[in-house]
Amino acid sequence: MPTLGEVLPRLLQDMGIDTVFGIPGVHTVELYRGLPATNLRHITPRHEQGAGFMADGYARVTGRPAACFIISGPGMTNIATAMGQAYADSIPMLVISSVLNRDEIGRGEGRLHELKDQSATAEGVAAWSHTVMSPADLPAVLDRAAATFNSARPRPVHIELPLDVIVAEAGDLALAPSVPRRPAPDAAAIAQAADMLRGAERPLMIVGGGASGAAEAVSRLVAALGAPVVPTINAKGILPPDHPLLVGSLLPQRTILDELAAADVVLAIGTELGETDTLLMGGYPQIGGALIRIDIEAEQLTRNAAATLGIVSDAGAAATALADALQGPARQDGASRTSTLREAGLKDIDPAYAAHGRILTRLSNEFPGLIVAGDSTQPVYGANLTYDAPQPRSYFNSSTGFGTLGYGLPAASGARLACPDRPVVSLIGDGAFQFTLPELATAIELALPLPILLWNNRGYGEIKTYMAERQIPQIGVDIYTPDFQTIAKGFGAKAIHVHSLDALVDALATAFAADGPTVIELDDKEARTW
Ligand SMILES: Cc1ncc(C[n+]2csc(CCOP(=O)(O)OP(=O)(O)O)c2C)c(N)n1
Repeated sequence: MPTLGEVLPRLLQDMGIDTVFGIPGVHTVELYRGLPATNLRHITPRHEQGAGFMADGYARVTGRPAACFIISGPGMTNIATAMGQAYADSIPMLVISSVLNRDEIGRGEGRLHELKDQSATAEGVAAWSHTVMSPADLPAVLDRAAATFNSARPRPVHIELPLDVIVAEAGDLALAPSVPRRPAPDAAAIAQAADMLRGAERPLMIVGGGASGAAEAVSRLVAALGAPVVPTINAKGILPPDHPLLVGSLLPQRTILDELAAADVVLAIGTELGETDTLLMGGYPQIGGALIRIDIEAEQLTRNAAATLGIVSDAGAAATALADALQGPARQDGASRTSTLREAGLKDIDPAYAAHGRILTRLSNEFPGLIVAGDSTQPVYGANLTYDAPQPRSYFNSSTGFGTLGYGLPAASGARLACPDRPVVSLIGDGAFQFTLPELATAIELALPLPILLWNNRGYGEIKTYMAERQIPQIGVDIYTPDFQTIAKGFGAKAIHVHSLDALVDALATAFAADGPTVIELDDKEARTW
C-alpha cells in the first residue's frame, strides 16, 4: 500500500498542478518518493523565500497555483515572507509542509525543525492553514484548497502533514472535486448599478488585479459605458495601451484624485482601493459621489471606502452582466475626458519617472509579449505610473501590497518557467538584488534565458531620498555595493554594463536568445535621461 507521501504528488497532478518549488529535507523526503510517477516538474530554489516568489510569479502570469514543498520550521518561516506578498496581492499558492509527529506538536521539546505553533505562523500569511491528521482527510483538504483558488479570493493555502501521517498507509485516495462555481452577481443589484451608471453625468471606472482574468468582459463593459478607466498596478494591460478610454495607472496623481472626488458615480471592480495604488502619502482618496464596488469577497466591499452599492461577484460575470444591462449608446464624452485626465495626470510627473515608462514602452515594442517582473525599486515606482502594459498579467512587482525586497529575480524565474515562449525580464535595484541573489544559481541550473535588468544607484535610494526629504540623518542607506559583473560571472551567468537605451535593447535581444540568465547593469543617473 502506498503512503500518503507517495500518493500526494498524484493528487496534486489530478488537481491540475504541474510545478512544485521545493527544497527537500529529512522531514519532506517522503513527499519525493511518488514524484517520478507523475508529470510534476520539481524546481529547486536556493532559499524557501525564492520558492514562494517563484510560485508567485508563476501564478501571476497563468492565474494558476504552483505547489511548494517546504520543511517544517525554518522552511516555513523562510517562505512566510513570500506568502505575505502573495496574500497581500491575492495570488494563489499551495504550500505543503511537514510538521512534527502528531503527538509531538506543541510540546516544546526542542525537536528538529520545531516551531512553537507552525500552523498559527502560517495562518498569518495564508487564507487558511490545515493540519492533516489522517491520510483519508487529504482529498477533502485539497478540494477545499481548489475552492479557495478557483471560486473565492485566491490566496496562499498552507497544508501541513505530520511526519507520521506522511508515512501512514494511504490506500487508493482519490480527489472528489466539488469546486463551487464563482459567485455570480445578483440581478437586481446589476439592474440598480446600470441605472446609477446610466444616470451619471461624470462616471469613472477603477479596475483592479481581481479582474486580470476578465479582460474581455471588462473591455465590453468599458465600451458599453464609455467612461474613463483607471487601472491599478496589478490591472495593467486589461485595456491595451492605445485604448481611447485608458487613463493609465495614475491614481496617486492630484488630477485623478480630484476627478475621483468630482465623479458622481465611481465603479470599482476587483480592487482593494489599497494604499499602494493610491499612494501612501496623504491618506485615502475621497470619493465624492456614489461608489459601486464589485468584488468576489463580501468583506472587501467595506474596506477603505464603503460601497454605496456592493456586488459580490466574480469580476468577469459582473462585468458581462453590467455590459448587457447598460442598454443604449455609450456616452460620447468618455474619450475626450480620458485624454484630458491622462494628459493632466502625466504632466506633473517627475522626469525620471517618465523615463522609466519610456524605457519599458520601448522594450515592450521591441519584444512583443514582454513580461516585466519587478521589485520594489525606483524604476518600478516610475513605471507603475508611466508604463501601460500591452496585455494583462504582463506587469507586476512587489511594490504593491506587502512591498517586499528580493522578489524581482525569483518571481521573474517563475514567470519564465510558466511562459517559456514569452520574453520575461526581471527589473530590480542593487539593494533588492542582494536579498535573493543566490536564485541566480537556480536560473542558471534551469538555463533560463532571463535578462535581469539591474538598476544600480548604489544604495537604498528610495529610503535615502525619503530620509533626505524629512531631514533625517541618512543612516543605513549607503550600503556597500559589490561588483555585480564579477559576481554574476562567478555564478556562471553572463553580465554586461549598458550605457544607452539602444545598447539595452541589443543586450536584451542577446539575453533572450541565451541559454542562461544575463545580468544587464545600468547606472541610475544615466538611465534617468534616456
Ligand atoms: C524586505 C524589505 N526590507 C526593507 C524594505 C524597505 N525598503 C523599501 S525600498 C528600499 C530600498 C531598495 O533599494 P534598491 O532595491 O536598491 O532600490 P532603490 O530604492 O535604490 O531604487 C528599502 C530598504 C522593504 N521594502 N522590504
